[in-house]
Formats: sequence, structure tokens, C-alpha cells
Amino acid sequence: MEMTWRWYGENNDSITLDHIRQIPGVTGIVWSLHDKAAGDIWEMDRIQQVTDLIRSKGFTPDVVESVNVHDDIKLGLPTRDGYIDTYIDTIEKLSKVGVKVICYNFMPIFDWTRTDLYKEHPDGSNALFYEKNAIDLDPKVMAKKIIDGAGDFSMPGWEPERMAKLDELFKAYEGVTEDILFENLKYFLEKIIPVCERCGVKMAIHPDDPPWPIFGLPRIIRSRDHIARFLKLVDSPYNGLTLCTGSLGPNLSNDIPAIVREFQNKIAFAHIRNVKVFDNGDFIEASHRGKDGNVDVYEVLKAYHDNNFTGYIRPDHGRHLWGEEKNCRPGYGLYDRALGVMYMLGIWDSLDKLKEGK
Ligand code: DNO
Ligand code: MN
Repeated sequence: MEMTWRWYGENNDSITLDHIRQIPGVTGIVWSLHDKAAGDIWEMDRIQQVTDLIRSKGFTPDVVESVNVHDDIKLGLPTRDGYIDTYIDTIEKLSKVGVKVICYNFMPIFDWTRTDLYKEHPDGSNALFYEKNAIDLDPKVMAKKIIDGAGDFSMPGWEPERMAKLDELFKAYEGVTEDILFENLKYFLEKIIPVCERCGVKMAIHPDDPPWPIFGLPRIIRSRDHIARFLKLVDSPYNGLTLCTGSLGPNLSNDIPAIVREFQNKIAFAHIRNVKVFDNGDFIEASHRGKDGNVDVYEVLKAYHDNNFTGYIRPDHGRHLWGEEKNCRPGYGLYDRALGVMYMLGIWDSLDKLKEGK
């Protein structure tokens, strides 16, 4: 496996590549052009510039998270073909600089959704929190909370211009069922996967977060059965998964180690995050340590290790520690993710030794 770190770019992240160089074991940077909205063209010189910078600091730029999919593709509108052509153009350009994996999602309108970005843990740290009942809230109220809470950073999927058109977007999704969304995803994959096969780039879909429908919108990548159905849409080694434990975790009936074991040969990118789920269905993001939440991180890593996982892995969201929430992106501070890297590598190195019989 290759340990990676999500970095938002030079003027869009309070953490620098020089900070990341000091975290033991991190060799890859997960990047994107975060100022691009879904459907925008990615210019070759911009791609070259970022990947040159990443390489100049000794990292590999093999994973892009995300190239966002335009809503017209998810909705199956006639305009989707133009957006698919643009997507293909981006895949081809990324392959030229050696990108191997593209993470994306197929969630209608919203990316991950929370009701509080800074909920306090008993130890005084704070983290992203989801209050199940509050989600009856007006989505506009929710959008405002997320945009305001992000501080000066642009939040992909929550761009203010896009959120201003929320009524229109909701109207467009009226009548779009799970089956229709699966159909539209299949159409998209049938066009792009042959390009990926030719270019050597794996598509890795990210699960829906939280793993259930919200605001009456369908969500289709949220359980073992949904994943199995997804993989059948187009059967190719280039049609794969980003397996995010924190996204699947809030539904306690998702047996994540079992999902990892079953689909491991399709997992190109592993996201490790822990969540603590309360009896009423609320959940808060927790430290990576298994005991601090409901994700058995050891069993998840053991499932990867047993199958000699060779893909990319990264700590996903972390808590905000020691006051860093004042200047970091929500969920993407330095300290807890760095602790998470060390926890994961500690487990991984021990599993290596056990396997060698030492
Ligand atoms: C949180 C993040 C996601 C992810 C997108 C991919 O789990 O990993 O926000 O970046 O859903 O498109
Ligand atoms: Mn994730």
C-alpha cells in the first residue's frame, strides 16, 4: 500500500507540502484543482504545474480527489454528452502526468453532509457531527451552515453559486429514483471506462456520506448490496472503488471488514476514518483509534493486509486539535490526521512482522 495525504493546494490549504514531508511514511499527495466546478475544463498547464510542485517535494501525484461529476450527468439530461466529453478530456490529460486513480462521487447535489462542523468531544477537541433529526432542516439552512463554517476555503460540492440555485437543482431531481440514478451512472461509465482502460487510469467511486438518502434525494453507494450492484454496471478493473470507512460507518449494519474482504480487488483507494455512532442515530467523527468509535480500524487494516493490498490509502477526516479549527479546513486539520497516519502504520508494520513470523 502507499500512504497518501489529501492536500488542497498552495493557496487553499493552511498545511504545506513541507509540513507533510515531516509525517513519517507519507509518500503520495492526493490533489485536485479545487477551484474547478463540475464540468469545467482542466487546463494542461495547471495540471503540470501542480504535479511538478508535488514531485519537487519528493511525493507522487498518483491520486486525484475529486474530478466532480456535473449534475446533468447524474440527471441524465441531453446536455450530459458534452460534460462527459469534458470529463474524458480531463482523464486523458491526467494520464499524461502519471495519474493512476481518480476518486469521484455520484451523490445528487450535496457531497458529505453534517449538521455541525465543530461539535465538541469530551476531551475538548471538536469534529464534524451529524444530528439525525436536524436533517429535516431546510437544505438551504444546512448549505449556509457549511459554507459559513468553511471559513475562507472553497468547499467542493458546496460552492455558494451552486447553492444559490438549490431550488432549481431540487426541482430537476424530482422523480429521479435510485434505479434512474444507477442507469445514469451506467451510461456515464460505459463512455468513460474504455478511455480509462486505454489510459491506465482507474475510476474509484466514493460512497455516499451519510450512507442513507437525505432531503428526499436518492443515494446509491451506501451498503454491500449497492456496491455489488455498482460493480456490475461495467465490469472492468478500471471501474473500482474508494472504500471510505467513515462514510459507510454510520450505518452500523455495514460490516466494513467484510466489505473490504469481498471487494478488495476493486478497491483502488482506501479512506480510513472512524465515527462514533450514538443510540439515537447521531454520529461524530472520532480519532482513528478503533476504540474511540464504531469502526474496527484494526480489522479493516487486517483485511487489506491479508490480501496484500497494493492500492493507495489515506487518513480521511480528523478531529480539530489544539485550536487548529481557527485556520484549517473542516475535517482536514494537520494533527489528528498525522496521528491517524501513525496509528495506521503502527498496525500495518506489526502485521508485516507477524506475517514474516517475527
Ligand atoms: C470525505 C471525502 C469526500 C470525497 C468526495 C469524493 O469522505 O473523502 O468528500 O472527497 O466525496 O468525490
Ligand atoms: Mn472519504
